[in-house]
Amino acid sequence: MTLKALIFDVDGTLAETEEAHRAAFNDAFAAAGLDWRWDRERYAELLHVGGGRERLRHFIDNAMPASAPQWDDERIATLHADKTARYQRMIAEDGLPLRPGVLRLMEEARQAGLALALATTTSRSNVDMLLTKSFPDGARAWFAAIAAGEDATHKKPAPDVYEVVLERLEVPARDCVAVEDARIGLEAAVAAGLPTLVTPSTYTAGEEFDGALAVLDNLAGLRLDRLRALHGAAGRTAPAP
Ligand code: XBP
Repeated sequence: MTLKALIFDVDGTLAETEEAHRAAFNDAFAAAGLDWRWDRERYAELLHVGGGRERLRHFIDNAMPASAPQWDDERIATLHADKTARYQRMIAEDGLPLRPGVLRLMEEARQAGLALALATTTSRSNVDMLLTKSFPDGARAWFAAIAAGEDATHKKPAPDVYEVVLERLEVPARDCVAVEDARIGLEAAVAAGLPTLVTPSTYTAGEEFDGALAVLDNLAGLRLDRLRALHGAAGRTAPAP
């Protein structure tokens, strides 16, 4: 097995986006006249549900079951669309820095001829906004494959989005490394057969990451030769397919 591609999760892995997502949810609630407010503690729990619409559904069903019948999928989608617009305005206006080492590792991987890909439960337009605002010009072309929320029937921790990206990449899972920040993302990637490195984000730092190739604070010190060594070592201990 040879390392041929790196597949990055987006939210929390490329950048600390979740505070912007949380603020956008809260602003959308206020604009809709709802007295809901997600503080950091509640949002940390809600992050165990992948995908914004699914997160809203989970919150309504569990925190306010009496009003759940008033919230059909269409109404949730409308509220979520407003949240998405607000999130994108925040990124467009304020920008958001990439996490340490992300760009450097991507550049080293590209120079070495590895393919890059993105696999996320957030929507494609949010990914495009981050690529435009937080990456150098033209970075969209760096990615041989991108799979987003719209591409997956089931959100993380289901493996769907990773399976889609692997199909688009046309590289076997064993020849890739996924980079994730969260337990549900690790579960999704591992279920798709991917050796997975974890760089916990501010919201996921306390989670368990059993089954990860390695857990690093961030990607700042990670050189490609070290990543190749981790990947190779995982291959030697993996059960035969
Ligand atoms: C993280 C998520 C996302 C965002 C919200 O995605 O769970 O759902 O919190 O995104 P990932 P939307 O780590 O896979 O990038 O509201 O746009 O769904």
